[in-house]
Amino acid sequence: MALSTAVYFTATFLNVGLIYALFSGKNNVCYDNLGCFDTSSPFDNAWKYLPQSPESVNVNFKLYTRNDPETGKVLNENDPDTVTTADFDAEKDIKFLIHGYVSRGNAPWVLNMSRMFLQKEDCNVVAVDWHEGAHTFYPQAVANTRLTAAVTAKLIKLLHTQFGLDLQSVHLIGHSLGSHIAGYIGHRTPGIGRITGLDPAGPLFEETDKAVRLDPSDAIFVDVIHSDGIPVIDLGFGTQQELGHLDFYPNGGTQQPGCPSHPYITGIQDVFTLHFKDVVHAVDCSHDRAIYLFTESIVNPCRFLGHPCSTKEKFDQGACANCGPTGCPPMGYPAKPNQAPRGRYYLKTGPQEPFCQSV
Ligand SMILES: [Ca+2]
Repeated sequence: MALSTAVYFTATFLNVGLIYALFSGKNNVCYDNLGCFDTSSPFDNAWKYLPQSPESVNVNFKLYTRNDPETGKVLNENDPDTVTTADFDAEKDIKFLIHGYVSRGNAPWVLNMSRMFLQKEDCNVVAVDWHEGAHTFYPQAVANTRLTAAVTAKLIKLLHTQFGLDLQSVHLIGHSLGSHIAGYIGHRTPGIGRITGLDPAGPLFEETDKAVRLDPSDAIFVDVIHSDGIPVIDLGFGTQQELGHLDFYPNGGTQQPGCPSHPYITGIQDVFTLHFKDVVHAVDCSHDRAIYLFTESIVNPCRFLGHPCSTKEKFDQGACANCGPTGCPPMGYPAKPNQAPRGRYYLKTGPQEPFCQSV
């Protein structure tokens, strides 16, 4: 997230979105070759916002490979020639990196994670850029995730049907709103191998129908890292709710070590007395930590072993030290399907890189 996060968020929840919701009567929209979207249940989570047009959201894709790890080549879901002239190799695995609210496809974390993947293995990495749809009021951005997913699913379909890509070799990695985009892509594209949710967005998604949010039915294997799962009223952007086959809660999944404490607001006067930059840093730091933990797990041989446990409190009390007969599954890239029973896994990390403390 960027510095402007809190501004968008505050404006959204206090006035603009509410006015729109009250006075907008339109409840569906259709776009050529992408389908129709409506705001009836369960998609009433984004108030009455519908996805903006493909031209407005302007989803773009860039392919990075070992032959072209820095500049990348543009892929167009409507133009097979862009795939032919790029370095795409259908025989290799493919990772899609999907940013979240008020971020973009060339954000430093996206480029860095791409480099780590290409350092680790010879694969295709695609950065999904929907920044024009993500820099708007929050419920509008939430609605735009559906359109972004439709466009991205179209590219995957092109790679599958015309270039022979095996859907099981597809791994979608999304941060915040990007996690739910990955869920929608998976829902549209049965058979996708893996989705990793990096602190999936909580506001307007927590406790919604599984069609609206990331859930285990969206891919063969869905793993999730929760790093900021506290209620939005306390300025948390993640979720405590389990969304995958394996859900990891580093440091309890809320306040991350090395991050400033969340500014708990007890009254409207506190909004004006808290230092703005401090608030934004405190909010973003834990929310973004899931990205850095996952990135480290790609190349660091140290394993973030998750302990099965029902609550943070029990884990902190040492009641969950036993890994059980299946062993403790590693959080992050080394996580594998059927490695451990579905559920909540807790672990501790350090406050700075390298974060891993397990062996
Ligand atoms: Ca879903």
